[in-house]
Amino acid sequence: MAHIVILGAGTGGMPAAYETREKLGNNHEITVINSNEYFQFVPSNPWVGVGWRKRDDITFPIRPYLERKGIKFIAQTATALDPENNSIALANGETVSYDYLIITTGPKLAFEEVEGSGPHGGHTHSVCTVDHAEAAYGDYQKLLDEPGPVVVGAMPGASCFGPGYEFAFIVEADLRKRKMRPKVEMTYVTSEPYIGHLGLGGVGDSKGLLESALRERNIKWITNAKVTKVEDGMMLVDEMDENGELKKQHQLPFKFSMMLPSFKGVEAVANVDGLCNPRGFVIVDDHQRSPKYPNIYSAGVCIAIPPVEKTPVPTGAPKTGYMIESMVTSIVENIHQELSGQPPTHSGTWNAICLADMGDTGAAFVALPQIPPRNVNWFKEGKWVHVAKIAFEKYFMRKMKKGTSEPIYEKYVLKALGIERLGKH
Ligand code: FAD
Ligand code: DCQ
Repeated sequence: MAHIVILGAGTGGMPAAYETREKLGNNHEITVINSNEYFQFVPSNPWVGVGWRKRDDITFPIRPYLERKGIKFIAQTATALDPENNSIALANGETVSYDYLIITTGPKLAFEEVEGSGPHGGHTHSVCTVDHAEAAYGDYQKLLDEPGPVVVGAMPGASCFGPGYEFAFIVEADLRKRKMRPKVEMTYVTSEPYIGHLGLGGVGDSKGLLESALRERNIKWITNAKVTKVEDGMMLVDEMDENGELKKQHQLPFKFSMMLPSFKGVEAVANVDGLCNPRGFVIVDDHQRSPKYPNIYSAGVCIAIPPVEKTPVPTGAPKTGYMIESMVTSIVENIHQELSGQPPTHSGTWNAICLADMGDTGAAFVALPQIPPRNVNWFKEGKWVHVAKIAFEKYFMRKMKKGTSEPIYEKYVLKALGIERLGKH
């Protein structure tokens, strides 16, 4: 009997737990360790930031659902990993040992990289967690009482740009609904080299479509933006040219700001010798496995993947939900092979599919493979995406409670789009 431990119960960790139970049957022990008692559907946090969702709509307690499947759940933060001894130290002083470890710890939000940023003592908000999004909503309500300029976007080194666009469009739609749009000047400030780059070198005509969406909504933008410092009500931005030389300096006043931070790996994982790259992301081979510690697998935002291209202000490649689930499925298949005495052979397909909300409309894209030129390179805007994203939220929350893996119809829809969960990335 093997003990499989999953560290982190987010978008990657929860499906990892259920799929491991389903694939390996009841003969093996499975434990999930997560900092919090609750699961949060991260893609809905931008909606929490404007009060379109409440915490209870997008979170649920993990324990009863995992325990129902015979999966042990520990709500503790892991403070240190000791891969030489296959053990994990927890904040409460206990240790957990494992035969196989699946690391799905997501991002550490690196607010410290820009002075004065972030919701913990800084002047910008975040929608990366439900706690941050609730804090953003608190200040958003103050903006509604006393309107002023809004700055939304992404910091240098960011890799997840979708929620930046989403939040800008959602705030804009909310202000319009309240007939307050004329009172608020909006600017989108991003480290991307052009609008619609998305850390992916663009997808379809994302540049043209997102530029015109911003123009139609009177949202100004600054690209190649290196935010150097945030003061109370003032953002200092170095705008770079295509060679990475300073082009113009901006001092942008704001009343309310949400800036996505750059990501790093969480400390307990980043501190392990030889496990991670310099930013603390887990290095994995084609089979999602650590080359140095072969009984450690990893999936999701916490793994190291190279940027799609070099940009004047540093940016990274995003890791989106479907890609994460694909990594998870390959890990479960690989552990199953290992337990059957075979070497692991499965790989995830690192394709980016995304439903991005724009308040009353939305944009969907498929990038396959991740690095251009691509076989599938598709970006479409429409009201159907707004509806599809709401449907997907309900569907995913239900799936995370029920613990069923990829149903037939989901497989069918994705196959129609030319997407398979397992394959070579
Ligand atoms: P997470 O879901 O963040 O899970 C990590 C878990 O590990 C957390 O529960 C955390 O508490 C836990 N953890 C971390 N460290 C420790 C520790 N030391 N000990 C114990 N537990 C720990 N992708 C899409 O495809 N579509 C979208 O619409 C979309 N929207 C997004 C919106 C936002 C605001 C963000 C930030 C990302 C979005 N993404 C989207 C990208 C991606 O799908 C999400 O970031 C996703 O949640 C990443 O999954 P994950 O499992 O890697 O990490
Ligand atoms: O996991 C996903 C996720 O959450 C992290 C998203 O954020 C909203 C996504 O957009 C995935 C997988 C996606 C992509 C969804 C593509 C549509 C899939 C259609 C299947 C039928 C569902 C009703």
